[in-house]
Amino acid sequence: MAPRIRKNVWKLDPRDETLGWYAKAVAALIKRPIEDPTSWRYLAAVHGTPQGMPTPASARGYWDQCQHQSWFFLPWHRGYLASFEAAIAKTVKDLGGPADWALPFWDYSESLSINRNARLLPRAFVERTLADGSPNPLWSRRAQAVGGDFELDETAISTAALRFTNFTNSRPGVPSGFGGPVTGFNPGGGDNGGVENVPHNRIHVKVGGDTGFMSDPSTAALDPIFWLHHANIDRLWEVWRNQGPQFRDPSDAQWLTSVVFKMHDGDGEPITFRCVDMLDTTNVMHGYTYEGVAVAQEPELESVEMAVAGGLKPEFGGESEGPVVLTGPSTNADVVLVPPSSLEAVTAEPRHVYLNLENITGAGIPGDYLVYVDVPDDNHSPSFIGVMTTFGLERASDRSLSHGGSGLTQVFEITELANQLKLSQSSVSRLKVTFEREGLKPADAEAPAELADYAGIKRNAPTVTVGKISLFYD
Ligand SMILES: [Cu+2]
Repeated sequence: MAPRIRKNVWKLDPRDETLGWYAKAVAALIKRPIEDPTSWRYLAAVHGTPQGMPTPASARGYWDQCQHQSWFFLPWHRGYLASFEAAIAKTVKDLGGPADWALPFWDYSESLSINRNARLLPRAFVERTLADGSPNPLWSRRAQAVGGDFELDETAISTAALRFTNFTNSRPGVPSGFGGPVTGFNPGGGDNGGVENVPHNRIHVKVGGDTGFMSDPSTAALDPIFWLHHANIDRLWEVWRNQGPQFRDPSDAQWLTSVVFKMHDGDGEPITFRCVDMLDTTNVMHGYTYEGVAVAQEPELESVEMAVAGGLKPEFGGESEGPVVLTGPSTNADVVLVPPSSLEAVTAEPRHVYLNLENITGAGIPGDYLVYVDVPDDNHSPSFIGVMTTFGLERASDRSLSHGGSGLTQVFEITELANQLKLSQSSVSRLKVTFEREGLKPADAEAPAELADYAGIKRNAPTVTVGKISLFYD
């Protein structure tokens, strides 16, 4: 069979039945018992399980597997989407639908001059009921947004991550590239890759709001829009690889073959895959391509600069005086800079300057923070340097999970701004960092009737502490 074609959800022909069949299949999967690997609940649990939900012995090694803050983020979610797509497609076929059903994608980043609706939730997901008055299986517990408008601004839909020429990075203190940092099997914690941070994390909390499913990895995949969001992230990986020969996936065996992921096919039979199996979308399970994107050729893979003890570390340039607890709408903290004269490897104009937010820990769903940098008393207003995203914060702060507990890390390259502020030359001794809480829309209290058992999920009160703010040069 020819590879399936994943299409832009906003460009589906009005007579197209992709979403109609999706709704019917979602309704069917929701009715299946959680022990069935092709059920809605089981498939969501593969990503994460809510607090207090016990994992049956048969599901160990299959549930709570989502890979975040890791170079496995993109390949793991690619296999996960294919496994889900297979379960939906099999159901669509069994219900009398087409044999080639494919998951559509939601391209919220598309230029508004091409699609003025791009940033709105597609209409089929917005209404609680269908025309005949029955519940809409594609409706879910989300932020309350009139007409599907979650107010996705530039900072939420930016595809600036496509500019990273490296997929990964193993050096502490510097950004980890397009796909994420070198890690072992990683259920959360550490630095997000570029595309995981924005738009991925941003869309999750914008759509989920303060208590909706999408705001937390442990419930996110219960929302039918999750899969269209991730199809778009998966598509962006193909777009990234198509930009030129320097945009390459890692060649290391540690990434390609050393970790084996376990899921199920459309019949509920166990399957395994490794990253090397995820490099050609036409060979991922049943095979698929994205409308409007050429299938990425894989000319050569790129070997990763592995961290050599001491050798590749950037030069330390200063840090905050202690942990910074973020309370209220805005919090300031000072970074005490190392005097330029005592910086060993840095010339008058360093090539790169990085601001690090380390050991970001907390609980609940605090939402994202806009981060600004300023030099005290320079009569300039603070400059926006990026968004500190908090999707998965509680999971990353959970000491009971493997690798968990030390929280999230966020790295911003601020070279241009540092040069403007003359950080490495003048007698500037402090930087002021400001965190502005973005705030979250309140979510609907109700969950779909068929998922009422998830409506009462306990969410902890939101807290966020940035363990340390530090500055590095190279
Ligand atoms: Cu996600």
